[in-house]
Amino acid sequence: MKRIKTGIIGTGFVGTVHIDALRRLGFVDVVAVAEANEELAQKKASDFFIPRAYGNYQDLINDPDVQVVHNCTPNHLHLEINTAIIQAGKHIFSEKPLGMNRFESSKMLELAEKRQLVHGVNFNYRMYPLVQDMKHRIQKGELGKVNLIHGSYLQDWLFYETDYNWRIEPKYGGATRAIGDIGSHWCDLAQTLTGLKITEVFANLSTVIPVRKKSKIVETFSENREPTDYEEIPIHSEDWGAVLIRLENGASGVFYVSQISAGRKCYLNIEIDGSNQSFYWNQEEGDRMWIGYRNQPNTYFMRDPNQLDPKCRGYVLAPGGHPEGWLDSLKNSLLAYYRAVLDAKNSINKKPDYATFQDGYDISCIVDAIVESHQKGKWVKIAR
Ligand code: NAI
Ligand code: 4PW
Repeated sequence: MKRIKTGIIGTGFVGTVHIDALRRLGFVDVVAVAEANEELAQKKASDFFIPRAYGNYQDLINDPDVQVVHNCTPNHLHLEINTAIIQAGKHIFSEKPLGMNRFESSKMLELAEKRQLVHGVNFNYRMYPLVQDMKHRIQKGELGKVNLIHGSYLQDWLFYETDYNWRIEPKYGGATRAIGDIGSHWCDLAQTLTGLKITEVFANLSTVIPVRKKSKIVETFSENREPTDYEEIPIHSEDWGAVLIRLENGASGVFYVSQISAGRKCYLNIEIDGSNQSFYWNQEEGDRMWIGYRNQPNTYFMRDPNQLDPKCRGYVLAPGGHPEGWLDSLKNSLLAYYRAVLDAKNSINKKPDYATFQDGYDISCIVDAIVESHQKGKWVKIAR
């Protein structure tokens, strides 16, 4: 099989997971990394045995050896860096969110489509094997008509007033935090599983911790959080958000997100109630799904490769709730994306399993509508 040479821009929390996941594919070589400065780039290249290090992302993009570029930098840099990658004619795998809002996302979608590139956005949770299996079961009609959809995504990594991250500041994270950062995953999951678009939202967002103590030393998610001195920062981005939704088939739903729920590490969960059955899945027990019946005992469907829908047999399984589980959802995203890169000529207009820039744009439209609904206190239709 032909090998593909890839470069990673931004090697913090998720950038290093991309490196690990790519190395599990077996046919991708990470040949370069770029960081905010030369020193950091050299350190990361040395730590991960990567041949080339660049202190400037444009130099990585210009590296003739690099065929695919991953953008794993903070949200505010996605438009600038993704545009540079696309203009250089390189296939692109961008971290979510695609842009800080739907206008930025729309620009990148249009550019990538015009250049006929293979473009992916890392809404990786749709690539858990059992999520893919649920999707195929729904497509086959096992659930029946989608009547209700509900769930949440709860975490506690911003639980303390001293917990801080660039995501908290709108100039780096965007107009919304908990909704944009993790609610976006729930929305992608809901649309992926049901095959239905969210058409209208009604939102209430809340900043539960109105002042946080930001260390003068530590800034990113990936660094040590025990600094010695703080400055007090007034916070305007939300810790919590609740959203009523309507789907294009007339079904109703609700989801909420929190980054301050003690004990919840990555509790992304969703239940879809259909006219035949109900399905429930949660990422902290990602290796099983619950099937609810009206007239027979409810059951659990375990992660048995032989029971999975044939279409998702190629994706790896990992024990639910295990860090590898999250890593394998990323690996499956990348597996599906790189198969498309290998067959670029025939995959440009196909609707793949992984999320493309079209999906990234669509989610941006939903997130923008949620912010507008909260600000106006009324239902808002999604402007796509
Ligand atoms: P982070 O702060 O841990 O890492 C960001 C890295 O980018 C840092 O190493 C920083 O030095 C580097 N960087 C900043 N400016 C740069 C520049 N001009 N050139 C090159 N590198 C630069 O952030 P984290 O948590 O890794 O998030 C990065 C992105 O990944 C965000 O957009 C976030 O939404 C997304 N993400 C997605 C996840 C998923 O499940 N799909 C999981 C975690 C993050
Ligand atoms: O999208 C990411 C999630 O997978 C977020 O940016 C951070 O990492 C917080 O939760 C996970």
